[in-house]
Amino acid sequence: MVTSADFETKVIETDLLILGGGMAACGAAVEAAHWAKKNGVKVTLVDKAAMDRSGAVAMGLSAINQYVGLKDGQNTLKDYVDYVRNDLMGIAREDLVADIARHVDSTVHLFEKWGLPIWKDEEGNYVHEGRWQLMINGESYKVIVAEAAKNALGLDNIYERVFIVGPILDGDKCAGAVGFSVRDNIFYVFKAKATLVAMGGAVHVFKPRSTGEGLGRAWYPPWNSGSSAYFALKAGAEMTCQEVRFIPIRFKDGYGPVGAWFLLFKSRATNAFDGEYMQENRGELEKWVPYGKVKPMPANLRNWLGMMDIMAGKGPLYMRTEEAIQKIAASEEDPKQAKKKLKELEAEAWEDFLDMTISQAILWAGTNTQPEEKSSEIAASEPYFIGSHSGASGAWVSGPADIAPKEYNWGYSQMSTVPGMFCAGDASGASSHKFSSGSCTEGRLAAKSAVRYCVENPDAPKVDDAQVEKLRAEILKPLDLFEQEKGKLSDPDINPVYMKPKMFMFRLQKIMDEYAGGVSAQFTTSEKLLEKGMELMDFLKEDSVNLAAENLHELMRCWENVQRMWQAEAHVRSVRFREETRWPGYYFRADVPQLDDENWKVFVNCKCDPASGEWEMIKRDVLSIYDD
Ligand code: SFD
Ligand code: AMP
Repeated sequence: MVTSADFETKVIETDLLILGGGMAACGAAVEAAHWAKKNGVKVTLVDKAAMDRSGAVAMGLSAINQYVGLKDGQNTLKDYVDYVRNDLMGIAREDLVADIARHVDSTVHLFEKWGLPIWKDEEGNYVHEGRWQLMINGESYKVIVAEAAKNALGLDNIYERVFIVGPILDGDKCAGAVGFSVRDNIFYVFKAKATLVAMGGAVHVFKPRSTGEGLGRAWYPPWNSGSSAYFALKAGAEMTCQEVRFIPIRFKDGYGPVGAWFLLFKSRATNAFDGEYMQENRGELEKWVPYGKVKPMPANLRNWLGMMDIMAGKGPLYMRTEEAIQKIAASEEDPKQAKKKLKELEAEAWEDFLDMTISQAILWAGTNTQPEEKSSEIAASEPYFIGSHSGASGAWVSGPADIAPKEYNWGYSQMSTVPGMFCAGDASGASSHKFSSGSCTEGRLAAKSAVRYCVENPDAPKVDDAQVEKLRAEILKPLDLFEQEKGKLSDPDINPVYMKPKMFMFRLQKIMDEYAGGVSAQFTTSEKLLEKGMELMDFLKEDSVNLAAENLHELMRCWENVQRMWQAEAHVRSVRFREETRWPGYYFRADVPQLDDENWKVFVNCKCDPASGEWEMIKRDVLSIYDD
């Protein structure tokens, strides 16, 4: 039994507070440590888990998806900016994308210096998976990057297994964060001059495909629950691209990645009748011009062409692994070499999954799948919020002074519209395709800027004790509610007064799935559906104050789900506001089924007033940093 009375309150005062311990936060830690030493700034990092294996890179990765090769003249900055803008159907903050792209190669070189094995060819050059992607032996990727971050900051400045719930404010400024330990009965108050939000994106907002015995299995890591979006919204920050969810096509049920198959192995993806949907459905692309004609085809359109076949009854879809492997092996003229190549390819195929999605390898083993003999099913997964991949949701942040249009720059780069609050990785929006390396780079950029903010704004924040007490009572309430009411029925999981977090999550997921275009609705929604979904979400919000927790773990689950609900609301409001369909394959607005560049080639931004709770929807211009 644990109640709020058992909790000690610990106040930590620091200058720069880094929230999260993932790719962006680790990059931030390394960079901040450097500038902090020069400027006498104290840096503190808080992660809900153990940094060694926290966040999206927990299991490792098999590729570094952003490497520009600027110095070698492989690509120009503009090449990358064009790629990202096109992939996002014309909607991207070019200044942010370019800022990350001009620094990302140096981050990759740091990874290598820290010990990450990057594949090399016989001449010693990096082995590319595709134009921007490098192959790695990445099982220990996160451990290596976390080690560098820990060495830079020192363990005394790192709090692991502390779950951050929300911000504390000093007027309109961010003054730090509150949260609790998930191991000990401690309520934490972190007071800071600058706060860098890097707590990833969100999963399990929508009902996942994996239910019942597979519940919890998803592509995106289950422990990223929308903490960044909640934190930023609660601080009153303007958010962007909240409608731009990401739906990856993945090996079905195990969520194995497809990148290596498409780009490295040059595999075909076909429907059940051997039809190559990306070729056969090409005519559809005319409807989505100019973006339907760009190369490579935007990720959402690749999804869409596959979905068309599913809706036409031509499913399942397959990755033709057997064909791709046999074709590469057969390109060796010498039969002995061909046999050797086949073995090599088999090993690479398994390693691709063992490096980053172990469950897919287990599923292959469990279904007697030999990739060199048998195709594997692929499918669109449920929607996720991951601004660092091919989605774009996150906070609206200031761009770099030297290249950002003046409308996009308000002093400190990577600072949100809330003074003192910086964002990076999945937490910052409209700068997609940063992936692991770009997120780490953006963390570095944000940390440098935030240290400068601390130096130029040296006054300690003023934090009202009443605000902290109110937050403490609110955050710990689920424990007290459980203790008071648990005896009402014989089963403590079911109660007329309270709701357990798992039930709450199911309710949220059902609303999102059925009304906001989840898997069951074939990713389709409309104004009327969204309106009804919002009505149901309002009831859910009302009930959220009656969440109950039996222990610390459930207390975390309660707040994770409240955070998901806020992410969900921002999404529904934004999908509703944008009266067009821009990203078929991510979601389809059946009532406005076309692209409308004339009215909607804009960013959809939103914010929620921390005092009144009123939401505001905002259109912002898409401005280019290039003249042509
Ligand atoms: O190919 C709290 N990504 C890939 N990137 C690549 O470069 N190569 C790949 O091979 C990639 N693949 C991939 C990728 C993602 C996923 C989920 C899979 C496969 C299965 C993308 C990158 O992983 C991604 O872009 C970055 O990791 C984003 O970095 P960041 O820092 O924004 O998020 P994070 O690393 O998940 O870290 C989040 C941290 O926040 C903590 N946290 N801490 C305190 N309080 C709270 N309330 C918190 N909530 C969360 C987390 O513990 C974590 O430390 S491929 O398939 O696409
Ligand atoms: P994924 O495994 O799907 O996350 O892909 C890894 C990387 O390859 C990302 O940068 C994707 O955008 C890219 N990618 C995946 N499939 C394709 C494809 N068919 N064409 C072009 N790029 C792709």
